[in-house]
Amino acid sequence: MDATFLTKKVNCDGTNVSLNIWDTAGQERYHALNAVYYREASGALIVYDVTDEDSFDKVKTWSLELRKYLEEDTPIIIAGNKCDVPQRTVSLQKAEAYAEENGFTHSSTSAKTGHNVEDTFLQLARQIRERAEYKAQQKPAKAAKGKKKKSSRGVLRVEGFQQFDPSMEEPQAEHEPRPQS
Ligand SMILES: Nc1nc2c(ncn2[C@@H]2O[C@H](COP(=O)(O)OP(=O)(O)OP(=O)(O)O)[C@@H](O)[C@H]2O)c(=O)[nH]1
Ligand SMILES: [Mg+2]
Repeated sequence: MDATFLTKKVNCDGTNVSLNIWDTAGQERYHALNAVYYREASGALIVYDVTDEDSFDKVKTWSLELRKYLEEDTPIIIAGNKCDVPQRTVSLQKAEAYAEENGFTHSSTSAKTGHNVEDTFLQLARQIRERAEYKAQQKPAKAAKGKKKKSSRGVLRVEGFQQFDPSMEEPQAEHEPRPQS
C-alpha cells in the first residue's frame, strides 16, 4: 500500500502543534499493513463521504480496527466530508449517534469550501494534548500503587504481527516512513 505523509500545523490554545499525518486512503486490500502506520498513532481521523452510504459503513470497520490497535481512549474523530453537497445520503443524526455511542467526536466538513477543516484538526490536536496531560498526571499515582499494567501497546503489536500476511508485502521501501520535512 502507499500511504501519504503530510504535516498540519495548528495553533492549539496558544501552542503551535505540528500534526504528523499518515493518509492511508482506506485501502482495504492492504488492511493488515495499515497497522504499520497507525499502531502508534496519538489520534485518528476517519473520513467518510456524506453522499456515499458505503463509505459510512467503512467507518464502522475502521473504527473497530483502530480500537484494536490503538491504546484505549486514543482520540478518534469521524468527519463527514462533502457537507457542501445537498444530496446527502448518510443522515447526520445517524452519524452523530454512532460517534457518541462509541466515544468518538463527529465533525461535518467540506474539503471544497473548507468548512470545519481547520477546526477538525484543531479539535484532534486539543484532544490529543488533553489525553497526554491526563496520562502524565496519572503516571506517578500508578507507579506508587505498584500496579504494573502490562503494556497494551506491546500486546497490540503482537496482534498486528499475527495478522500480518506476508503475501501482501511490497518491497520494504514502500513501508518506510518518508517524512518530508
Ligand atoms: N463537493 C465536494 N467534493 C469533494 C469534497 N472533498 C472531496 N471532493 C471530491 O471528491 C473526490 C474524491 O476526493 P479525494 O480527495 O480523492 O477523496 P479521498 O477520500 O482522499 O479518496 P481515497 O484517497 O481514494 O480514499 C474528488 O473528485 C474531490 O474533488 C468536498 O468536501 N465537497
Ligand atoms: Mg486520498
